Amino acid sequence: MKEGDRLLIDTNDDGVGETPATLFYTGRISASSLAGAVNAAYRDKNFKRRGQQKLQANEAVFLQWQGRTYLTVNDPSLALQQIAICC
Ligand SMILES: [Ca+2]
Ligand SMILES: [Ca+2]
Repeated sequence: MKEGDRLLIDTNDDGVGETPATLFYTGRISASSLAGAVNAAYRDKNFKRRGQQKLQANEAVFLQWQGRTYLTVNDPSLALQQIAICC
């Protein structure tokens, strides 16, 4: 992606975009795979707060893994359905 590009988040596949209720940033995640990094972000969406804050439905989180930034959105109807996009 480059500056000015747009991203349509269409979690129910009807052609109309949905806006996540809240966007978080987890910071840099150490994991052996992107799936592991995304799972870690879902377990703890907020690195500034102690303990683990699970990503809820209709929330999104930016994470960094192996030098790249990803955005993942939790589906509003199916918990833990994941979309990851390299930015
Ligand atoms: Ca939609
Ligand atoms: Ca936390």
